[in-house]
Order: sequence, then structure tokens, then C-alpha cells
Amino acid sequence: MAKYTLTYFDFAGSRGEECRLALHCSGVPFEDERLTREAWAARKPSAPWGGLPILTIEGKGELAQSNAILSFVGRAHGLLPADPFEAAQHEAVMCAVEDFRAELNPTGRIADPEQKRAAREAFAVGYLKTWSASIERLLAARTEGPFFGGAALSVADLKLFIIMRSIVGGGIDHVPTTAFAEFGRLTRLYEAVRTHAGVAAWTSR
Ligand SMILES: N[C@@H](CCC(=O)N[C@@H](CS)C(=O)NCC(=O)O)C(=O)O
Repeated sequence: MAKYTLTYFDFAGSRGEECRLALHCSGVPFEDERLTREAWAARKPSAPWGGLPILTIEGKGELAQSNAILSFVGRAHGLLPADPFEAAQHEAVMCAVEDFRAELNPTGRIADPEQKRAAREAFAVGYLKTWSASIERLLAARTEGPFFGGAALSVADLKLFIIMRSIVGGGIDHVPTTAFAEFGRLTRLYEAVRTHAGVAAWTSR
């Protein structure tokens, strides 16, 4: 079996953690390489897209971009459906999580506390609700759940879990931890991922 190294920061969240979770839940051994900020500064110029995570596959090379890594792991190790159209639906969800980050992350760089509060509060009642309603509609139309593809966990579920956990866990000031509570299917999916044996084993280490 190929030897994998997943390189990210020493931080249990965001794009690196969703890739670690995918590798762990697939049951494939991998080296969990965690860079200091200094080590990253030295490596960044030669990184494929100038960002982390990077998955290094022995005999093949480096793969960057979190969604490409998740798709690769999902296809190679059973965390994406075999049907191409169905797999693409899961990949669309992963793209939607990146859209969510593209809206939320700039609010973290607002220096003025009141402006930051206003931007985060607007995000919580605006973009977050519209985004969640879109996924809720997809879930209602597609599956009995609890996961996006039904009974089987996928990399899309893991990516949804990580972005939702950053809010449910209180990590984003001014965005309520209950922001997703009105979305029953999404909340059920979150709980199903949180209590999945592989996920629970990883997060309780
Ligand atoms: N589109 C890329 C974004 C990568 C990205 O921005 N990663 C952040 C961490 S989540 C990073 O490397 N930040 C440090 C830097 O850009 O130097 C992906 O999905 O992997």
C-alpha cells in the first residue's frame, strides 16, 4: 500500500483536520506531519499551491488543495460512492464548504472589534442560513440519512462536520453555537459524524 504523509499545522481543525479524519476513517496508515509556522515559511515557496494541507504519496508525489485530497482519498479508500454522478454530488458539497469559508474567513481579519461583530452577526443570520437551507433541501430530496449519501459516511460528511464544529464548538466569536439548530437533517448529519466510531476514535485521542 502507498505510504501517505499528510502535512498541516498542529491544529485540530479546518482543511488539514478534515483530511486527517478522512485518512483515519479509511483505515489507511499515514504520517501526521505537523509544521511550525517557521517550518511552513521555509516550505511555502515550494508548496504546489502555496498552502496546506499537502498529501504526499510515496511513488507519486505531492497533492495539494483540500478537496482534491479528500476526493482522492474518498475514491481510493471507499469514502465516495462509485457512481460518478453521485460522487460529484458529494464533491459539490465540499465545494460549498469552501464557499462558506470564503465568506466567513475574511471576517476574521477585520481589525475593528465592532465592525467584526457586525460582519459576523450578519453572516450568522444571512449567508449561514441560506447555505444551510440549501444543504437541508438537498438532504431532504436525496436520502434518509443520516449521512449525505445515506447510511455510508463520505468525505463530504467529514468536511461538513469540521466546518460546523468550528461554530457549534464556539470557535467563531459572534456566530451563535446554535446557528445550525433549526436545520434538523444537517444537525442529525453532524451528530452522526461526531459519534461515528472512526471519528470518535480520532477526536478522543
Ligand atoms: N484552497 C486551498 C486553501 C489552502 C489554505 O489556504 N490553507 C491555509 C490553512 S487552512 C494555509 O495554508 N494558510 C497558510 C498560508 O497560506 O501560508 C485548500 O482547499 O487546500
